Amino acid sequence: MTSRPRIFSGIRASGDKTLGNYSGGFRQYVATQEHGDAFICIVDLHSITTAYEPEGLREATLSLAALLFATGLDPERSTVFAQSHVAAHAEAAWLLSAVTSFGELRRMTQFKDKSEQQEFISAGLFTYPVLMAGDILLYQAALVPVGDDQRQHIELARDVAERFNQRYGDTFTIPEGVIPDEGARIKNLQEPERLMSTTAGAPQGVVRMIDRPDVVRKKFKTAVTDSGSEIRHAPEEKPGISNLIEIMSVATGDPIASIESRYDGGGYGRFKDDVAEAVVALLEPIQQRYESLRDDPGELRRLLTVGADKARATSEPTLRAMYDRMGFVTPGAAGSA
Ligand code: ATP
Ligand code: LTN
Repeated sequence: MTSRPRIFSGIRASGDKTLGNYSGGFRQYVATQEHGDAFICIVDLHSITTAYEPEGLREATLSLAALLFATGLDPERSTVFAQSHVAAHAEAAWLLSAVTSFGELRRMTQFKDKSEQQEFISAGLFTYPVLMAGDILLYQAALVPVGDDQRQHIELARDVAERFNQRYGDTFTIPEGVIPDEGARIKNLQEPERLMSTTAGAPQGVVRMIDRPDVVRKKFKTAVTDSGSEIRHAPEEKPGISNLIEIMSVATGDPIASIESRYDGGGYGRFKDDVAEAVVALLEPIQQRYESLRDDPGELRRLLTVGADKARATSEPTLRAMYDRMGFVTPGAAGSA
């Protein structure tokens, strides 16, 4: 029997999730459970690194759990849990901060971008990638499905793992990012030079996974297109249309080339309407499942508790090995030698 690879990914419990998150995140998480053991972590400890409301965080955590199950994560096969339920994550971050340099963290572009949007720049926003490295390394994950914006953070996690292994002895699997060929950088429909995100950019260009069909249709109708009328995937030259083609590909599973040839000479108007319908068809069943799951917070808490128990048992041996190799005294029972 071939062994199944260990897979880990994290997703922030903040704001509403977008079509970009679906494409780089949710879609990949579900696909990976076919060939590996997936640990999908709602990274609530990461959520407190930028301004937030405590009640909003509680709400966002449960809503995100509902959305993860609604997109097809199966609690029998995948481990879905909240980061704060497994103390090893906070501990690993502190230990790994000894093998991460200030200079490495200062180069992180997400820190540069996000700190510009904050009035109060928390120390946690700066050390965020260390917590993320710990998330991955604690599970000895081989594969980490993410969108393109996380490339630099994955690279850092690999560097930290290698440094730890060299300094303290072989402890961690070196993880690899899994970034889809298409749909790893979904752009804002109004500003196709900018990533689709709820934290920056024109809200009219951000399609949320829980947007109603009429809202989705309106956002696509007003999407910015490029000069000319050709439906061709050329991100540099035609960023607006290329983005819509990628969204169509993500929503239907059709390859880009077949979308191009199907709409050859068809004009922008009809294409935009068809992309909107494909996205509505993708989201509608997810939204139905989401609503029924969200109506039962007790069940969501139960599922997260089961996930946390499994995550705790899986990460514990690696955390113990980290303490031990770094030279900490192992606590023993009182009275033992
Ligand atoms: P925020 O917008 O709240 O700062 P985020 O959306 O980048 O955060 P997450 O919700 O944790 O953060 O992201 C979940 C996954 O979605 C990550 O793997 C991330 O790389 C991916 N992702 C985020 N935006 C996009 C996008 N526009 N296109 C493709 N993938 C994306
Ligand atoms: N940093 C990621 C979220 C994240 C993550 C992780 C992703 C936290 N820990 C571990 C993959 C693996 C983000 O900002 N989207």
